[in-house]
Amino acid sequence: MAWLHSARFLTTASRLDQLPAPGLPEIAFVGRSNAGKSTAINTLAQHKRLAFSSRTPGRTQHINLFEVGPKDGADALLADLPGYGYAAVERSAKLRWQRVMADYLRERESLVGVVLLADARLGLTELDERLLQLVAPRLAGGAVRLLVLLTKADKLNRRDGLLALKRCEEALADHADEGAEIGVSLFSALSREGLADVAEVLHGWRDVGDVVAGAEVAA
Ligand SMILES: Nc1nc2c(ncn2[C@@H]2O[C@H](COP(=O)(O)OP(=O)(O)OP(=O)(O)O)[C@@H](O)[C@H]2O)c(=O)[nH]1
Ligand SMILES: [Mg+2]
Repeated sequence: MAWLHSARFLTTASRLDQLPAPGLPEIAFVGRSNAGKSTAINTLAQHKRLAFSSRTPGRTQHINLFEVGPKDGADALLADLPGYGYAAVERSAKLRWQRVMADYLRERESLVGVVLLADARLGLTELDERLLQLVAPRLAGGAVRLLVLLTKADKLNRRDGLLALKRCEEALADHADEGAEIGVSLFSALSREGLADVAEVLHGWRDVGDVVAGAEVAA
């Protein structure tokens, strides 16, 4: 848990060439607009306004990067990606972002894991599945891992929460069959359900990044 509390803002990018050169293992937060990405990052980092969360969907218009780890030697990056699926965003802006997201997920070398957030009441939608298709080859190859967070779990009772979890696992079965490393968890920024487990999973991904970086150096 304490590891993520060290998160601090690093930089913001509206194009991939504005991102820092790939180096530290990077964990991307993706999901439909309003799914709760920024709120989840703030909660994991125990920070009120690290990532901007708002009631106005589509507000995050850039890739925001946060550093994690010791002040004098960050050991991972968190990337808050713009949400998709918000109808009121102008078409040209939407298409541009689809391109940036697709390129990021397919090509960002330092990406070690994707946290896909989806409202627990909606589950995975077609747009989420389309996003997963973009990273599917990297998931299947084991280079990138996936954690799906069913957010706002505080809005569901126990039974419906478990049902949402089961449906989501079923929807991901094809990806799991292809060898992808996938976790699904109920999550609530409000009740803090799932918080400790998620922090632990992400901490584990940091060490996978060390292995990846080490392999690159050795090669
Ligand atoms: N009840 C409840 N509300 C939440 C939770 N997490 C987020 N919200 C609310 O959902 C809304 C959207 O949250 P954000 O974190 O801004 O969503 P986002 O995914 O970053 O949205 P974009 O930046 O537009 O892509 C806000 O009003 C939050 O307060 C939660 O765990 N429980
Ligand atoms: Mg946001």
